[in-house]
Amino acid sequence: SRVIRLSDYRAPDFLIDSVELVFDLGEEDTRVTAHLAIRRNPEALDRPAGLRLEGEALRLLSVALDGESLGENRYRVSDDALIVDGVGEAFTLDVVTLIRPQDNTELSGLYKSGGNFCTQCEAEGFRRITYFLDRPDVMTRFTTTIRAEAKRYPVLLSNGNPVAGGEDPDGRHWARWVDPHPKPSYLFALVAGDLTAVRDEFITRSGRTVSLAIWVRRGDEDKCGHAMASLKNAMAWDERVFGLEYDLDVFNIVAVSDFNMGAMENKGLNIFNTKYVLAKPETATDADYQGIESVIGHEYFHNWTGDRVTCRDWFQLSLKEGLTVFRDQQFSADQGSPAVKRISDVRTLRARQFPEDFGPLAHPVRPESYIEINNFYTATVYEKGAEVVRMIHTLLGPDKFRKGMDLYFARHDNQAVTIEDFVSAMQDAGGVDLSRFKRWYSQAGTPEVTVSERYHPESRRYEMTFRQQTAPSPGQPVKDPFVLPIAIGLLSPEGREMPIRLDGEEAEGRPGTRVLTMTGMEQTFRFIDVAEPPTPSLFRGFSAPVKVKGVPLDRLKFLAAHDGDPFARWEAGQQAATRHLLDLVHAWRRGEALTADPDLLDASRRTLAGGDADPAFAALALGLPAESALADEMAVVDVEAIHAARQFLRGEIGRALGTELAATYERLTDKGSYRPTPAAIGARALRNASLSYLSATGTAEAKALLVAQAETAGNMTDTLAALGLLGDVEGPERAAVFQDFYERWQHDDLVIDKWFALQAVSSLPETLERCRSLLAHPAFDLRNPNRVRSLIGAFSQGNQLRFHEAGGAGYAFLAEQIIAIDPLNATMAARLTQPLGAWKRQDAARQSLMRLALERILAVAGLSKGTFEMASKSLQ
Ligand code: HT7
Ligand code: ZN
Repeated sequence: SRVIRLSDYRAPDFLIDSVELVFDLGEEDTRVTAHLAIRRNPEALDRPAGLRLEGEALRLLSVALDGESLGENRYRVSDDALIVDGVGEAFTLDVVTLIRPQDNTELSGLYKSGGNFCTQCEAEGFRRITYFLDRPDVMTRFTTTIRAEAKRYPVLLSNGNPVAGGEDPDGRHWARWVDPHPKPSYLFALVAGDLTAVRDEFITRSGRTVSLAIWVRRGDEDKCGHAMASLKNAMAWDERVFGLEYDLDVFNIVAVSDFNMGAMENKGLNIFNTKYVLAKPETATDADYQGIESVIGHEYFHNWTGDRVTCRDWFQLSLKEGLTVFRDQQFSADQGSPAVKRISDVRTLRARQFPEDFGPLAHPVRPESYIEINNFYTATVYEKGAEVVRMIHTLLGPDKFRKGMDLYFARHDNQAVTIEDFVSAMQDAGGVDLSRFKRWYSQAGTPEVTVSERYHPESRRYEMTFRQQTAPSPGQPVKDPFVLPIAIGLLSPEGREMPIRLDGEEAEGRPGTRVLTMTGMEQTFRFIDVAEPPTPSLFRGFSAPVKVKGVPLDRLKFLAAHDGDPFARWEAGQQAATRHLLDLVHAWRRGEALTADPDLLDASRRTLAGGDADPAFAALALGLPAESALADEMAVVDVEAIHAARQFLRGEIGRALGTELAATYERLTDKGSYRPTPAAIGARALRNASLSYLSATGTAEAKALLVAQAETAGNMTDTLAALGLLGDVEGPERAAVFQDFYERWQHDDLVIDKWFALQAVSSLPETLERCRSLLAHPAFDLRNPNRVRSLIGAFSQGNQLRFHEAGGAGYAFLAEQIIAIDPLNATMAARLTQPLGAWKRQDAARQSLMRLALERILAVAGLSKGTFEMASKSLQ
């Protein structure tokens, strides 16, 4: 397989100024006619190359140059290209191809979902529609005409604005769309189908009316309200916070149930996985509502950060993704509680990105090489990329960051640019030197930070020395220091914020958070006028994506009780709980009796008692670190010990706080109708956290409570919370409740996804066997990514106890499924491979079983390049 390298980037030999596409959609063949206006790139005139257009899985019917049909001796066709020699400086090319969307199981290019036609062109899907310069630095004006049978496909959509349409005499009809904005081919989209629209409008701040439509299957209209409200909020937010207005007359969103990712930001025609559009209280959880808000926001925000200013090449993916994740995180934070949102984002980062940095697939936010670009839609590019943008925001402050964004758009509107260009705009607008900061884009790895300190009572001075260290990652044995913004507070022994004044500063110190900038491997900060020995609160708000090591336990407990920064308070509590759980893990391994830390029980009691002030925060503070988070802290993982220790502590908390938990559960019973407001979501979270601890006691009463909630709850959040807990409980109730649930919801795909996932994450010993039998369930379909994620993905990524079962049956199961999916949908198969790469911290027996599973995948003849890349790199 060919390796693509950033260092090999060359500007394109040709540019395509405009393209007129005509689609004749058919049940057998679909004919695509492309009329391209091409000219040599003035930047590449020294290269007298022939024209090479990318194409894949296409049947070429004809080629014409400047209107003259070309004989077969004038061009060459290979598996991946059409090459035309002897072209001039500027010319037109007419290319006619045939494709078969109905057979396209890769879900890349033009394909069918639920009987409708739709597209997915990022990253390299457009070449599966027609021959093209399918690279993001070729920006073209698109005109698209769609022709299809009127009855089957009454709705015909593409990018931009609709300009014409009509009926054909043969029962077919057509529509023409013009997108006035030049764009790369990856942003092209087309939809043809029998869909119905939920409509609204948005008036921009300059007074233009934008028609909004969300297109769904008939019957789903009542599930679009939250998506529409989120869209309008996102449009208003981008105007308010970044001064960015929408730039077309229409904004269409289409929901499809076969989709490889969450959604796609095609210009003016976003295509979404139904999971991120459809919601009503009976079928969607609070997490679903929040996911919809953030993905709707994310795709909408791409209109500027991605569509108007796009990436020069795919190594720059984080230019649009990291920045747009940062923007969607800020948006969601502004819609509810910023602290709760920050905690949940950091949890995601730690659960998904930290393992990447510590594993064989570690790569920088801007990777240097790839075999298959689809493998680089990673948590590192997205979530860590967002953290890097957030650090720039912290270093510059909100006003200068906004100026940097303004400058970025002023300089680069309608261009395909690099991460370097973005950082330069920030640097120039912010008046700061970001040259060393840029290492965050080129160096992989999570820095580990340790701190030592001294307090001098006589001089009232306090010194802190920070050290950072980053482990080697593939291809990067030695790391330069990262620039770290360290948001710090100093707490007095009573927990008050102390004034902060650095040595050499004129002004009096002020209490509260202060950002220090660390640039070296080791750096000392000297504080003056420090009246008492302080307790430092470090990396407030998670100001840099690092691991802080070695904070003493008593200090963590103090911070968990007193820190004024909610993120840092939560973090300290989690760190303290992690330490305790790891002690329990070791005690369990030694066969000793386990005892719960009374301080932790007291802290939980206090959190519960004060829970009404901020129930969402209380629910997070009460939660114990996930099994996977505990595994990340162990040199050699012991999944059984982790599970046993965590279950033990859950049970102890449930028993010790039984009365308070039961009272909280009762008090927070939702009496009104369901609303997805932050307050109501917080109350449900705390109530279900209480239920979780009560259920951990294993009493008959607790079980009855679970069954009752599972069967009678009026919304999916509560139903699923109970069902999830019941999924871990032995006994006949479990099967009956799951069966009832299936019967009730069998016609709702998104709910049935949840039903699969809950069974896949069960800690019960028969889970793997059940997953195997669920593969044969009539509702399961290996071709549908949501189903694959909910069964195979949930088992391998959300159930470490059963996936890592001794003997390797979990690994064998995953390898078999990857091998079965690879010929159907290589992107999905490659993504599923990831958990097998996490073998380094397993014991020797599991290591060799995981490697065996990877080798089994690699032995398959005709394996896709994407799965090859993932499996072969995972073995290193
Ligand atoms: N920019 C979108 C990426 C995407 C994608 C990539 C590969 C294969 C399928 C895909 N569907 C969507 C999503 C986003 O970040 O907004
Ligand atoms: Zn994105």
